Amino acid sequence: MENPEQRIKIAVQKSGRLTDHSLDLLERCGLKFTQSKDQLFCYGENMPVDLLLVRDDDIPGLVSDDVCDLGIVGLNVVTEKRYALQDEGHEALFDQVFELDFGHCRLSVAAPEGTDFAGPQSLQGKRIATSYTATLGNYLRENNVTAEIVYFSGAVEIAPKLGRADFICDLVSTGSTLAANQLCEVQTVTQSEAVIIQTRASLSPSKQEWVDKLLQRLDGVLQVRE
Ligand code: PRT
Ligand code: ZN
Repeated sequence: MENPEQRIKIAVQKSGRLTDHSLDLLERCGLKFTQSKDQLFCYGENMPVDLLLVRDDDIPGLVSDDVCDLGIVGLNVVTEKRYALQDEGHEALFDQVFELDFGHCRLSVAAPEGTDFAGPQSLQGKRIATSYTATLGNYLRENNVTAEIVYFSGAVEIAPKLGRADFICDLVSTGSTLAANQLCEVQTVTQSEAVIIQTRASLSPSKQEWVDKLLQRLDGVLQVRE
């Protein structure tokens, strides 16, 4: 019988903006899979590859801890995990392999319309609401700015109206969420798109062979799209 340990595990977002694109990309690589009843797992029928369907925030950790061999996730989430681990004195044990050309967005600082802003120094001494505390903390350090970071797990854009923050730092794609909340984008912190990450743990030769094969196919699919 086939050893389940020898199957490649890929962490994919369970339900969200990246899910359809991620599954579509893997199908284009020739992978055929069936979803389990609890919908947490996809079994690869024609390759020794299984998908774990999880929250996107868990993906870098699953790959770093070698629970999964590969993961498809936004660069914003990967970067946040890297900085969070770094702040704790740890190193992320995964490498970014490819950018996947979907899920494009940017992490930006925004302020209530009419707020004066003349560059990062305008954030000095201010309160900034975000879910991306480690990335923002690093950005402020790089710009020699001291500001208070207020953690919001979601609905960051309401923080200024609640009197909880002067600025927010959140993901933006079309900008319509900011506009609907009378907020104005003042500074891009970083650009993002979906990426594939790979564990740094060493794989058995047969597993490595399949990972290489899969990444090669992925590269082919991405080239065709360009
Ligand atoms: O449940 P789970 O934790 O897995 O999902 P999630 O709710 O954390 O993530 P999800 O599905 O919303 O987003 C997954 C990934 O998609 C993000 O990590 C980004 O890499 C990418 N992405 C691309 C975006 C956006 N565009 C985006 N616009 N993620 C979120 N947004 C949100 C943003 O936070 C803001 O609330 O959309 C709003 C702004 O959009 P616009 O178009 O109004 O500017
Ligand atoms: Zn999430």
